[in-house]
Amino acid sequence: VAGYNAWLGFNRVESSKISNPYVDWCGRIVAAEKGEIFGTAAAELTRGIESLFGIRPLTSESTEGFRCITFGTFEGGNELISRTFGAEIRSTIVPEGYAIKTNAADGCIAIGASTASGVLYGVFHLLRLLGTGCSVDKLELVENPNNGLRMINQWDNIDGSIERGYAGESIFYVNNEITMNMERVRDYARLLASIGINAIAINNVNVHKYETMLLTDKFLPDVAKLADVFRAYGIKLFLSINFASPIEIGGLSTADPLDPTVRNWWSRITAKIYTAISDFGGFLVKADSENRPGPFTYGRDHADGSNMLAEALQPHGGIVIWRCFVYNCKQDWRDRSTDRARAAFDHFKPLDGRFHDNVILQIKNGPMDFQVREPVSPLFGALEATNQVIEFQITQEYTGQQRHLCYLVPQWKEVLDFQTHAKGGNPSVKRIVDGSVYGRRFGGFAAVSNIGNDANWTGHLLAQANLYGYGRLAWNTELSAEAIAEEWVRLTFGGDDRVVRTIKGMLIHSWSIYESYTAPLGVGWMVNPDHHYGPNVDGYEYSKWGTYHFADCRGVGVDRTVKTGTGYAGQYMGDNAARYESVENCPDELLLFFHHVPYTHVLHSGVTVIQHIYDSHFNGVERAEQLEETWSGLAGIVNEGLYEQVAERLKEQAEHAREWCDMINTYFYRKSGIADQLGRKIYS
Ligand code: BDP
Repeated sequence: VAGYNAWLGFNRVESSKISNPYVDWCGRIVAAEKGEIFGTAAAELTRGIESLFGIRPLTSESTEGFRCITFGTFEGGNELISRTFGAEIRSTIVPEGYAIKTNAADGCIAIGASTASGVLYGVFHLLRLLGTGCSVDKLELVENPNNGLRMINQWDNIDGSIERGYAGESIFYVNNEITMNMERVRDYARLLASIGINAIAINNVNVHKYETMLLTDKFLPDVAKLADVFRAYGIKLFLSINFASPIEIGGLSTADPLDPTVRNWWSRITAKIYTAISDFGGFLVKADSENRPGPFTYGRDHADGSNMLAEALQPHGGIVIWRCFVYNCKQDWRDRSTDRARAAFDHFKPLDGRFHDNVILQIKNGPMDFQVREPVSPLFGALEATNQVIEFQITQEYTGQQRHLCYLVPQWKEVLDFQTHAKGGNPSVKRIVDGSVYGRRFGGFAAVSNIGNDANWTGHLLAQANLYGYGRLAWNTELSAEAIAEEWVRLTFGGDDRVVRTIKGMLIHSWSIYESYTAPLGVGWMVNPDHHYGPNVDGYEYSKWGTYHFADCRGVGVDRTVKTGTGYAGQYMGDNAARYESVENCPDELLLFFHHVPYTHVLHSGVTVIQHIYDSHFNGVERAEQLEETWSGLAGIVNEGLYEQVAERLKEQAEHAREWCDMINTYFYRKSGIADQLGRKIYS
């Protein structure tokens, strides 16, 4: 099926375009080390070469002969590797890193690493080079990942549904059982390893009664089978757990983290998991949030809760990943201290330094919840003595649900490049989360996956670029959104210049297009409650979720200043706090996140807020229509099966963008009574 192989399809290179040396190198693979991941590396290299060039490489252990690709660890006894990589290069490579070098004297392209995983990543790198048509005659490169933890979170439920999933059902669970279809899981593991992912939590963070059973004998043997599949690709398996498990499945009357019987229970169950899965990664926890149980029930805090689990995991080398998405979803906004945006910081900043060193806090990129535009979470930089990872949402819950095109890498780049003003200097978020600024033991990325059992994995074919881009960025935060897009397009659609230029352009502009016809200027949340698809101007305005825009006849936006508002702006450090506090200096795109202003307020762009709303919405519809048109220019040029899938979604997007525009513009016209200066039609 078109799209199933995603970026690992490796389209056949026309023979006229293959230079002889290219194929020469690929005729023979030399590898001697034994072990599962080495086997994976050899199989992937063979498979890639076959589909690119139509030749099946010989594999041998002998280093005799000329022209081959060879891979191995530095200490693994492969002479070609020993000869190619001297001590100086070796010393620069971290455990998951690798070096690739074309060694002309010995007639080989060598991939060397200090671990089997490093070798596998190197093999995928070489395939990427071959697949994007790069010359391999003079390779000399060293790659180390920026982030230690590069994790995927599945929000899959055992009944086969996926929370916020837009690409079919779960590939992990069918009919309340773990799937028997390990082929599909393996193909997912391939995709993930090829972009450097090294950890996966295989169940939803909302762990309900049935999911709690994953820790029991009923499911553990099958969980172990999934762990086997991922292990062959260098990926560690984690489970999301229910904090009240001791009650739900342990028969205890409490889950109090300071109660010795509870602590014992966790130690025992954890030991059992390690008997089944010796390299189990650890637990991912959503506690005291959106009706999930947690330590607050017992008057304990989140350090008490996470440290208890950390102690159970510690003897086995496991870690606890504890989410900071903690807020009270049952209180209307009554006073400034209950601003939902403040919650993560208010809960976790005071606990800095109290977490065990195998606890990692997982912090959403913004303070609310994966809106199309949010400021960066002020926790980044504020936590100095705590391990942390940043959480992104690849699945497009608030960004078009994979019906709309929204390439998210540019958004993530902005977050990562944000200057925190922490530590008296100006470290960017990416240097905080990789652990380097505060010298943390653990750091990295986590993200909610966007895949399901749809034939092309992600529903919208072009949404594959988000999964691809997430992994590439987690590995190397310096890559640009453009470079990642280009790689992905070349690997997926082939190297035709026009195709590459066109699709890359569509991807790069898509976030801004989506933003322009949805909720304006950072205010967020004008979506239908529950499923969150499509416009609903007041859908959340009078509910208890803490997500308001406060539009009335005079103005719109949330006053989060220290002086007159909720004080949220004061959670930032140095210049950031000052910039957001000031209505003059606050960046336009976040104005309504931080300030309540009259509709006639003039933006830095020179237009009023109300006119900006009209302009950006009309303009957004046009640009969405253009996407459809641009794509139609590729008819007959890109693979037909791929073409059709995208054409259908872009059509829906253009129609739906119009609906957004009508609703938002009408709403603000009625509230403000101010007409569009250009007299365009607003359905009032
Ligand atoms: C929100 C989702 C909800 C998740 C929650 C979370 O709407 O389904 O459970 O985040 O991250 O975005 O826990």
